[in-house]
Amino acid sequence: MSDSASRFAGVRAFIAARRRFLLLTHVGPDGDGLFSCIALSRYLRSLGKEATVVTEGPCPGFTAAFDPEGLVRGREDLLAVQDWPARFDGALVLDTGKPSRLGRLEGPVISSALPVAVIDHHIAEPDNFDCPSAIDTRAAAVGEMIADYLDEEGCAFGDPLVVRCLHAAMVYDTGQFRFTNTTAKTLRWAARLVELGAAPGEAYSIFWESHGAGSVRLMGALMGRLKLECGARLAWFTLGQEELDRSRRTSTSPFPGASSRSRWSPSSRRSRGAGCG
Ligand SMILES: [Mn+2]
Repeated sequence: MSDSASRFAGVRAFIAARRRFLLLTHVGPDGDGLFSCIALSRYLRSLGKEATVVTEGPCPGFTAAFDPEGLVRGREDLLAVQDWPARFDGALVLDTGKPSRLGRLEGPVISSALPVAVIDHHIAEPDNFDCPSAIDTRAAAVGEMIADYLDEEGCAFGDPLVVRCLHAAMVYDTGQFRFTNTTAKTLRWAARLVELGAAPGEAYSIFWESHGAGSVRLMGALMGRLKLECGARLAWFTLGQEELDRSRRTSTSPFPGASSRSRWSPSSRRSRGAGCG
């Protein structure tokens, strides 16, 4: 406890001292960063605090399946930078520690002078934010760190969305627990989250089995023109922006936009735990 408690000590004090949070993740937001933000937001709200997740660009289509409330907002929604110091008490940056990885949000964050805290599992570098930081390169995902943090805080994980998001974040960054970053601890968290109600196949299905016809046809076209060189040790193809845009326009994906809802439905769900917070 003392080792892991010290890992979050700075972030814990940062959160305790503030009420209104802006949650940010890196450019090209992924399943770990986004769903860690959503899980932490729901937890902060359960404490009576305010939490707003903002991304600098479009989110992946799968976001909607884990964001029924529309917690994740686009940068354009909150572009009135001069309002940020009035609207927020601090920014929590997840899944990166670098200002430059915030893309077009870097400028607004810096100019707002909002206090920042970082929760990340990438190696800290000299150009990281100089701020309270919980950085654990042993964690398979930031979702695993958020699970640890909430656990230390006494969260009962009774919010089904928190449970689903944390499980999805770990599934995303471990490729459904196949990548070398997967540890026994990650698997223990996966088991616990399934006991708490996460469906083992939900996130995998949404991330990697829910591509629309346009995406499948594009993949077929790309594989059809695959070139092999260097004794078949090098495989390559080209893809133009226009072709990519066309495939997106003709996609019949169940997640064509952030407002759509998941078609994935679990065949059975386990009972939920007690309330969070
Ligand atoms: Mn990550």
